[in-house]
Order: sequence, then structure tokens, then C-alpha cells
Amino acid sequence: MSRVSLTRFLIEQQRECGNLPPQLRLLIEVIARACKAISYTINKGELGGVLGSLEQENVQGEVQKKLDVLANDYLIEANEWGATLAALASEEMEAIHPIPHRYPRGEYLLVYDPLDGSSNIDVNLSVGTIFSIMAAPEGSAQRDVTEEDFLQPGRKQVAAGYALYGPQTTLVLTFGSGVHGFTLDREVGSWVLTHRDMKIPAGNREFAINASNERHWSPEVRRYIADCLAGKDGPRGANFNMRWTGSMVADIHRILTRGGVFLYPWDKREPNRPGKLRLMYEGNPLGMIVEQAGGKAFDGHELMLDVQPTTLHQRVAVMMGCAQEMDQIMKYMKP
Ligand code: AHM
Repeated sequence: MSRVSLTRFLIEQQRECGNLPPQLRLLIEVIARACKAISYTINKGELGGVLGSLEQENVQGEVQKKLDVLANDYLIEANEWGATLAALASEEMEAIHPIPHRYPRGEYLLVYDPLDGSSNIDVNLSVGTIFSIMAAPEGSAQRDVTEEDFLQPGRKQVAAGYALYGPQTTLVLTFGSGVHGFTLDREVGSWVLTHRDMKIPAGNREFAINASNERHWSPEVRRYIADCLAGKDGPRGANFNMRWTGSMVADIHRILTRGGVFLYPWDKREPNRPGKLRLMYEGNPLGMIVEQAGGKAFDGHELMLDVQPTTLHQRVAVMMGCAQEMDQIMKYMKP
């Protein structure tokens, strides 16, 4: 069987589905190229001098890893000059980054988390890059884009994806007509289509949650997890399994591949904060992928993709995965 490269796949989609304008196709290819560079850099590990932390914090108040900053720089350098973007925003940068005036501006806005799960880097576990693409507002070629222009609900994303740097490097993409996975062939330096039209399998009773926060959870979340833990003899009448990688992108990839649900709910450690994870960098792009793969994404009150963002770095409670199990969770969460 002949191998389908990312370029060939995108060109065929453009031809057949008509939902992939040339500028969006180019943007996806450029992001994929930057992810390739990030993958090679991560792979060098200690030999490349890229492990460890810097003595500085990002806008989220988290100590930055060297690779957080490197990955962020790769994505800016790759995307600045290509005339596909009006501006970009990164979890690692406080303010949005308009495309400098020396380059032509394009029709899209890019939002990304350059390295999700970065506490996993130094212990050689999976991390990933997550991205979300939206249309830039009309007229943004003539004026500077503002943070408000980025505050679009996830439903308006035109594409989303992630690269997972694990035992294999995989790229998972959606532009609104299904979810497709590619594996990096390191010898050739090419992304090869390996998972066409991914769908979250039903019936896998596996949940991902940081159980060390149990005492802080809401009564609804405690009841849901307690019922799962009660197993075959409990109200759910089945045994459940638990998995937690500390890297959301890896947990979502597992769910896409073999089913289950992921939860990072609101908890009372910081009661005024809706959750730990970020709406624009994690909730929305992974929510779009999960929905496109037949699953559901929920913030505890409404569907993730319907949440109206109010700030770029806003936090959100996250519950997403297999549709059938999400229906159960949503019943538990009803007031
Ligand atoms: P990061 O942006 O610092 O990498 O944090 C995000 C990560 C998610 O990938 C993961 O699900 C979660 O934080 C893990 O949190 P915890 O430290 O509670 O295990």
C-alpha cells in the first residue's frame, strides 16, 4: 500500500472536501514542521543540553522548563513569516504576538501550548504541543489584532491538533471533518498517515483524574469517582481502571485510541478559579478533537466549545472523552 504523506493528505482533502483553503493548509504544514523540530530536540534530551528548568516563571506563575521556551520559539520562528497568520498567542507568553509589520499578514489566528505536560520532560515521559486555529477578524490585515479578537468560543475553531512526543511522535489533526493521525518517520523526516478517521471506542471503563486532589473535589465529582471505584458491586455495576500520565495530551491520545474519559474538575484549593487547565490552549483544541472523534467535552456546566472566553489565559474545568461515559458524568454534574 502506498504511503500517504501529510502533504498529500492535505492536498487531497482540499480537493475532495473543499474545507481546507490553501492558506490554512500551508499553516498546518508549517506547524507540523515546527513540531518535527521540537520532536528532534526533545529526543536529544540530556545530550542536547535541553533538560531542566530556567530561573523564570511564565504568565501562569509556573517555572519554565528550557524546552517550554525552545518549543515556543520554534513555533514563533516557523510561523511569523509565512503570511498565514495575523497574530498568535502562546500559553508561555503574557500578551498576544501580532505578526511583525515587516511580514505580510494572513487570515488566521494561532493559539498554542508549546509543551503540554512539561513536568514530564525531565523524567522521559510523554509531552505534547497543542494548537488551535481560528479565523482572524475581517480587516485585520489593515489594523493590529487585539486580545479580544482571540476571544472566540471553541465552536469557531477552523482547525485544531496536537503533536505527541512519546515512544512514537504522532500528529493528530482536525479541520472539522473527522480526526486523522500521522506518525513521524524519523528516517525520512516525513509525517505519514497512520490513523484515518479516528473515533473514540465505546465501552472502555477507564478514567484519568489526579486522585490526590480528591479531598478538594465537589460532592458531584467525589460521588462519580466513588461509584466508579466501587466497581462491579457498586451502582455502576462494573469495574473501572484508572490512568494518569500528568500530560493531558497523552491522556487524550490514549482516550482517542482506546476509550475512556479525562477529568480535571474544579476543586476548592482555589475556589475562585474554575479549574487548573486553560480554555484556549487545552480545553478548546482538545475539545474539538474529542467532539470530532465522536466524544463529548464539558466544563461542568456547558459544552466546552460553547464557553465564551473572557480572557486569553482563562482556566476551565475539563471533563472529556467517550460520549456514553460523558453522558453519565453530565448526569452526576446536574444540580
Ligand atoms: P503544564 O501546562 O504545566 O504542562 O500543565 C498542564 C498539565 C496537563 O497536561 C496535565 O493534565 C496536568 O497539568 C497535570 O496536573 P497535575 O500536576 O495536577 O498532575
